[in-house]
This record gives sequence, structure tokens and C-alpha cells, in this order.
Amino acid sequence: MTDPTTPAPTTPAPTTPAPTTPVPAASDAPTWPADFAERYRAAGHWKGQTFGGMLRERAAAHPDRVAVVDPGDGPGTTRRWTYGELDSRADRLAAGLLARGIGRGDRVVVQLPNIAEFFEVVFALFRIGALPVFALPAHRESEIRYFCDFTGAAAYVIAGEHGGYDYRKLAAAVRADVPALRHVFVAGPDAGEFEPLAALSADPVPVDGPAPGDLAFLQLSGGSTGIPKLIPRTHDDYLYSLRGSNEICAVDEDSVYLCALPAAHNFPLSSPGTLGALHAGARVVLCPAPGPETAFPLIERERVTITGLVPPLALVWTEAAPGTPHDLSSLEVLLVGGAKFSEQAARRVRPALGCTLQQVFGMAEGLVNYTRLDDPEETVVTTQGRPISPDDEIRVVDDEDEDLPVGATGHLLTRGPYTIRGYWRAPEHNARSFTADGFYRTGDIVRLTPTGHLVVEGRAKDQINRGGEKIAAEEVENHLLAHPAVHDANVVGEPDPYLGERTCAYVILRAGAEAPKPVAVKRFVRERGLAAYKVPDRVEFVTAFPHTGVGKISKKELRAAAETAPGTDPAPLTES
Ligand code: AMP
Ligand code: DBH
Repeated sequence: MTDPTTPAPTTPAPTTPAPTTPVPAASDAPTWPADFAERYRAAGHWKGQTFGGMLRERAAAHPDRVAVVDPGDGPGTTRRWTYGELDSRADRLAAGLLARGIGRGDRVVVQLPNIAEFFEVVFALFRIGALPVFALPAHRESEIRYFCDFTGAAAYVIAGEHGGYDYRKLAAAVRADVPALRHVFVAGPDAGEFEPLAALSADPVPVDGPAPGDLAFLQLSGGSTGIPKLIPRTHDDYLYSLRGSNEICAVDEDSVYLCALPAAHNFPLSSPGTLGALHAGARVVLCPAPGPETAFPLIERERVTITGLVPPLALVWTEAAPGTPHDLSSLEVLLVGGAKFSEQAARRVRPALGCTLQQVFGMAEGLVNYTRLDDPEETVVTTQGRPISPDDEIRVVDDEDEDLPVGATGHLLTRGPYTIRGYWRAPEHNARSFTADGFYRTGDIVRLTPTGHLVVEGRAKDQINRGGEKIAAEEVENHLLAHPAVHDANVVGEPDPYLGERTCAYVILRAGAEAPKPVAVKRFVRERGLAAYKVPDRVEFVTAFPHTGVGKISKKELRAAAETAPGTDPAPLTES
């Protein structure tokens, strides 16, 4: 194996440090105590590798194998980048970033669709030790402004126009509000007032890269509070989760991974995802849209062997597969996760798609569970899998943090070699989200089967899981409260046959305020620059909220009201 810091033949040996801003202080986030770190190293989990080194090794071992296929947007626009090409593109972009003063420890908000440049950008950033902040294409001004501002981002990377949306306008608005944001780089043909990404490409320069224990990037949490949380992941810990995932999902250099979900999301990034595939020397095929009309022809053409979907999409694929003219026979494994996949839907996967289902229950904070390829069918369709690592510690506890017997339903706490010990720059929140001895409070309600598999039974966190897209109720409530006619607001999930859950906003209007139409309230939230998936599906005006015994608003009763009698005022529940 090559030393991860060994430069490519085109790169001179690392000598002078590049112009950089200081590496973030350790206090940006709690990390593993020394004895745990020692244990994880001794067990071989943390191997002392970086992402920059990983790509370098792959490129050296098989420069001409295809790494990334980007089908583009029409016939003749397919791009196929080999490992060698991806590696040298990352070097050249790294040089361009360094020349603009972006370096080790700097944060860069990356908001790219499923295009090849996503990998060029993140590997360039990995190589210089700058931290990608993984925004989703669905995010809008509210989220992006916050990410840029909170992380003190040096740069923001977008695709000019995509999916009918002009990200340059978003960038202009964000830059006006966040003066510290020095650069906006645009992938694609028309950068407008900003710098084209392609213009950064320069001859490789010596790079003072990150250490394996350094942060590699900041991933986003679905969150349950008004402010999104950022998840600090290191090279060593994330690479371990990739190796473990590859082994469990049998990803090797002959695999072809179709990235159908947004590439920046933790699931398609790492479970085993695009980075798992690249780690294995396999091929990544980017899918511009996740519906069968786009994905099925690509599966046939590129001989895709494995992909991952959220439950609503898995349902659509299983319905579409029997009637498709496309040959899906190359598909060996379908991973489904992000939200609970119903047993009935799980049973339909193999007959419809002819492949093995793997359920995956994961979180960007760390812990990932998979059903195994050789698990009995009943386990695969009725559980959400078991942890990657023998060193993943799982506790199922009651409301007082007391351990429950195996089989009992309670709160899932976890600690392990790839689960964070704290969010980035969030000490107060960390005190609530982690136990004193470092277990992450997942907010999920689970039970353990005798075989050690987890079954997700519900959620204790104030979050709506809208078909795999997580929505923090408080974040939406804060936007509703900004409406001049709104006195108070509560957002809860209600059952939806397709998404699993959708959002309902219960709103109390100000005395004397003219009642807006529900649709106007939705528009108000959207116009405040919130991602479309967070805009309430339904807005109900009510006169009061149900309360608990101690006078807190009862979200439980609100949820029950939404479930049993949509459209009725839940206030009477308290009066009975
Ligand atoms: P995040 O912390 O934003 O990465 O979201 C992770 C959360 O998604 C988990 O804590 C669960 O609430 C939910 N989740 C992910 N996969 C599954 C699954 N297979 N079944 C049920 N919930 C899931
Ligand atoms: O929902 C998730 O965040 C998720 C689901 C499956 C995840 O992070 C993962 C696998 O790694």
C-alpha cells in the first residue's frame, strides 16, 4: 500500500505548507477520549488513511478503470472519468483553491446535484484538508445563509442552473447577507457574476494535507431543533464505516453503484454509497433523477449492481419494475433506508426487482445498521438490521436512562468507532444529545431482537420523517411564527400512504387578525427561503392547543388529532 501522503507522479513532494487559515481548534467539537481512540486503532478500525490518500492509491493501482459515470442531460453528453482522471482533476482543483487562499480547516459549502464535479470538488477539498459542508440541492436561502454564516465558510460551490432553479440567484442573495463568504464557484457553463469552477484548474502544487484523525467534512443532521446541527466526521472514522459497509453489502471492484438519491446525503454517500464504491475501486453511476424513467434505462445501460433508495421511491420502483421494457437483471442489491420500510413493501422487492433487499437504518451522526445478505428472509423484511461494527455499543433505555431487557421497546443510545461524540460548535445541544459517557441519544425508539437486529418502533425527537427527508418541527414553527397573523404554531407528522408521514401545521391566529388562507401561509414559509420539503403539507387553524398535565403543549395529542380526525380542531381534546 502506498503511503497516503505520497504525492502522485505529477505532484512534487510536499515541502512548503500552503497558504492556509488555522485548523479549527479541537474545541469545535468533542472527540473520542484517548483510550477509545487507542482501542479503535488497535482493533484495526482506524487505519490512518485519508480520503486524499485513498483516491491516490486507487488511481495508482488502476488509473484507467472508470470511477464516475455522469450521463449528462441528453444523448451524447455522458462523461466517464477514470480513477486517474478524477485524481488529477482533484489535484488541479486543489491547486486552484489553494491559490485563492482556501486551505486546511476552511469550510466550503457544497451544494451540487448528481454531477461528476461533485467528486472533483469534494476530493480536492479532502486533499487540502478544507471541509465540505454538505448542503442538499433542495436547500434554499434560509438554510444556505445559515450554513455559510455559522461555519464561517470561505466559499460556496453551486451548479449554475439545475432542475429549473437558478442557484446563482441564491448565491447572490446569500453573499449579500454573509460578507465573510469570499468565493462562489459555479460548476457548468454559465457562471454569471461568479467564477467558473473550471477556471480554478491549475498545475498541481505541494500540499500539506490533513492527518487521518482530522475532520474530513461537516455532514448535516435532520435535526430536531430550530437550528440545523452540523456533524463533524473524520477521515479515519468515515473510512472505517465505508470498509465495513462494503464488506456487508459485498461491494468490490466489479460493483456498479447507482447514486439515485442526492449525492451529498449521508446514505448515498456512505452506505455503502459512492464513497464506498470508490473505496472499493468500483464504478459510480450518477442518476440525475431517482424515478424509474431515468434510473431503469441507466441500470440497463451501465449494468448497475447495487443502489440505495428511500421507502417511497422503493415503492415506486417495485410498482414500475414488472412492466418495464428495461433489463434490470444486473441489479443484485437494493438498499432501502432513511425511514421505516413497511414489511408488506419489503416483501414485494425481490419478486418485483429480482434482487436482494438490504434494509439500512443509519444516521449521519454515525451508527449504521444493515440486514445481512445471508439473513433469513423474515429478518430482512421485519428488521432494520444490525450494526456494522462489533465495537458499536447499543443501549435500549427507558425515560430515566435505565437499561431495558432485550426485546423491550425504548430509546436507542449508541457509541462507537464511527459515531460522533458531539456536534460541531454546539456545546449546549451536545449536553442534551449525548450522555456524560459519550452515548449519542438517537431520538429513535427501537427494540432489539434476540439475534441482535434492531426494529425501529417510533421516534421520541421532535422531527417529522417525510419519506426519508427529516424536518425539525421547531425550524418550521419559527418560520410560521414570523407571519404577522400567527400567534402560535405547532408542526407535527401525520400518516401518509406514500411518504409514511407528511407535515401538518396547527396554527393559532392573533386575536383580530384577518385569517389568511392555508395556501398563503405555505407560500409565506416558502418565500422565506425554506427548502420545499419543509413547507407544511397541510395548515389547520385552531383556537387552542391540547396541553399535558403540567401545561406543556401536547404534541402527542396533536399527532393523534392529525391521525384520527384530520381537519378537526384538536383543542376540544383538552376539554374532555
Ligand atoms: P439523520 O440523523 O438526519 O442522519 O437521520 C437519521 C435518522 O433517520 C435516524 O435517527 C432515524 O430516525 C431515521 N432512519 C434512518 N433509516 C431508517 C430506517 N431504516 N428506519 C427507520 N428510521 C430510519
Ligand atoms: O437517514 C439517514 O440519515 C441514513 C439512512 C441510511 C443514513 O445516514 C445512512 C443510511 O447512512
